[in-house]
Parts: sequence; C-alpha cells; structure tokens
Amino acid sequence: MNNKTLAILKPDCIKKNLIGKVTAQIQDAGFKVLGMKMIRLTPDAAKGFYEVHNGKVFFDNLIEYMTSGPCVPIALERENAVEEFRKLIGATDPAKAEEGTIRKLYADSIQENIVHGSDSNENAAKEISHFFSRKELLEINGL
Ligand code: IDP
Ligand code: MG
Repeated sequence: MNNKTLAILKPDCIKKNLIGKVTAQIQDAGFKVLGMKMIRLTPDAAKGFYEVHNGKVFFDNLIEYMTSGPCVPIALERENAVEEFRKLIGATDPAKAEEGTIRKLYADSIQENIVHGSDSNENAAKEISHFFSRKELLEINGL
C-alpha cells in the first residue's frame, strides 16, 4: 500500500477555524478524502498514537496539546501519498518549513503545527486503522 496516508487536523487548526482552508489545500493537491471525522483524543489514545515519542522531553506537552480540543483525522488517497503529503505539510518546525506548505502558512510553533502526516506506508496503515475500520471505509465509499 503506497496510496494512502493519515492526516490529523490538530487542535490548533480547529481553534483557528482553519478546517476548510487546510482541507481545501489538501484536496487541491490531488488527495481524495476517504474518511473524515471530528473526535476528541483521550490522554490514553494520544499516548498510544504517539508512543514512539514516549520519554522525549516534549512528550507530556504533546499529549496535553493533542487532548486540548477536538481533532479531525482524515484518511487520504493519492499516488505516493505518504511522501507527497509530507511535502505538502512541510517540516515539523514551521520556521524550517518551505514557503507555501501548510505548516509554514499556518503553524505557530514546532509543537502547535496544525497537522499530522504519517511517515511511512506501514505507519499510514496502522494510523488509519486507529480512527477508521476497514469495514467503515469500504461502506462509506460505497464498496
Ligand atoms: P512530525 O509530526 O513532523 O512527524 P514528529 O517528530 O513525529 O514530527 O513529532 C510529532 C509531533 O510532536 C510534532 O508534529 C509536534 O507536534 C511535536 N514535536 C516534535 N518535536 C517537538 C519539539 O522539539 N518540541 C515540541 N514539540 C515537538
Ligand atoms: Mg511523525
């Protein structure tokens, strides 16, 4: 599978009323939305999602931020989805992100950086299944 990735519009994106603008930029870049919902991460769910960062200095703040308000996970489809989506969002630190990327345009800090994108095909599959069951994705897309 190299045609799917998971985006999450993070709490700062929702607080800044940017759901529409960011989703439009994603769709304009050729991504098809397969699934989209608004959820609130519990601390345990956020810790599970970011388990790879457990123990890092920013971990506790990251969990606090990701549970501070609603998030919008979006399952996306496009050729070479993971890599193309990472290009579209830009570097983790918006100060280092390229002009025109979503993080450069809208993010305030390395923590509050508007959007998540999967970093490998393997993680994309795992992360999509965190928020959308296979059955649900098939059903909502009419298959
Ligand atoms: P990514 O989102 O670009 O893949 P990761 O290194 O996987 O970046 O980090 C996950 C998230 O943790 C980032 O998007 C950001 O919200 C937060 N984060 C990463 N590095 C730092 C840091 O050095 N300080 C504060 N927050 C960080
Ligand atoms: Mg990452």
